[in-house]
Amino acid sequence: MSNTLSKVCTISSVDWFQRTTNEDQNRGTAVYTVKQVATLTGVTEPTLRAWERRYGVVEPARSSGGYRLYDETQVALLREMAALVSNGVPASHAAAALRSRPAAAEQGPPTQPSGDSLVEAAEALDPVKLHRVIDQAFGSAPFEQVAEHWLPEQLLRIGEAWEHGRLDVSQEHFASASLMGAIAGVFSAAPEPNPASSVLVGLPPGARHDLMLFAFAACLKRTGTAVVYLGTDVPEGSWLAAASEARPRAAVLGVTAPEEVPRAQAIIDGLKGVTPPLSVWVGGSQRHAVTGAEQLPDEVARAAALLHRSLLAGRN
Ligand code: B12
Repeated sequence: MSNTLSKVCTISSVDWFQRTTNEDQNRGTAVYTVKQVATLTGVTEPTLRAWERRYGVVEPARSSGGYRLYDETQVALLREMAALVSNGVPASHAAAALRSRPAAAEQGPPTQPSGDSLVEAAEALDPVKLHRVIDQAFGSAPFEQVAEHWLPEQLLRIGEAWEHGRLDVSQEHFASASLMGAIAGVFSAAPEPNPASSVLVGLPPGARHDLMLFAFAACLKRTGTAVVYLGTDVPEGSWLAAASEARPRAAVLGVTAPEEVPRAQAIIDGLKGVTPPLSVWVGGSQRHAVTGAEQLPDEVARAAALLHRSLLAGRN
């Protein structure tokens, strides 16, 4: 799995953002001021201007008043440039490497390795095969793309194989555990953002389907948002205690089964009374059944980008 970690570290969210700009117009909208970009990237305003002037890594739009405005693609690119420079790569080299990278259109979707599928590897209870399949998929595209395409497709296939008796519970658990490990690698590899404005992410009590929720959390952390990941089966009292302790700006609950709805609703209602106030968001297939929370779309990377933008704009 260490292989996975090194691969995901080298694949950026930039190409993913470029690829999907046309799908979501807001995503390509230049909304960040140079001051906000400095906060998001940890690069000072004069350095940002110098990189633009000297290396042309990004060319921000201008407001009617002539102020620089950056979009998310540009912010992600600058974050990568900052990471390279802080690892000792000269700025001119880092800029050349980023400029010469193939465009998203040339990259293609996440690949399913030839030969084994996840179901086959799980069926064989073969860790080497399983890690190879996962490493190859996670290394084939930015995590945002893997999380929106390959991961849910494979989970559905695992579910079908389980339902039809091809996979036993042990084989499904074997695959799920490795996928959680791979997502954990991506989550840990994302730079640690400023914890002052964190987001709590977790499931209601009794709920254990957190693979897509964790993938969402990893995408959210990769946008530069601090994430406190609570995970599965979190009692209502613990949600409220965590909110008081961490003082997050937002909380995100996953609701994936009908029986979870009343418990999720109780948490949402409870979080409304917490001080300082926080915005409450909900994702997963049963999200429409709860009230009093903002709805996130099914596509986890899109959902993460939406929440990130909303927090940045101070709407929530
Ligand atoms: C892996 C798995 C497990 C693992 C979960 C491991 C983990 N850490 O997540 C374990 C073993 C724990 C498990 C347990 C159970 N499972 Co299960 N599980 C699955 C499996 C194979 C994948 C689940 C998954 O992640 N799906 C994710 C995607 C593929 O589906 P989705 O829920 O529609 O989510 C989409 C969006 O809503 C979004 N999304 C999901 N969450 C969130 C959150 C946010 C914030 C956002 C933005 C988006 C988002 O992502 C997806 C892509 O768009 C499914 C098969 C399936 N068809 O899903 C069964 C499945 C969900 N499980 C099922 C069952 C029955 C169970 C158990 C009751 C089994 C048992 N007898 O113990 C328990 C219940 C546990 C509990 N109390 O929650 C059934 C549910 C049937 C039903 N309709 O109610 C399924 C469908 C299998 C089946 N065909 O029978 N399971």
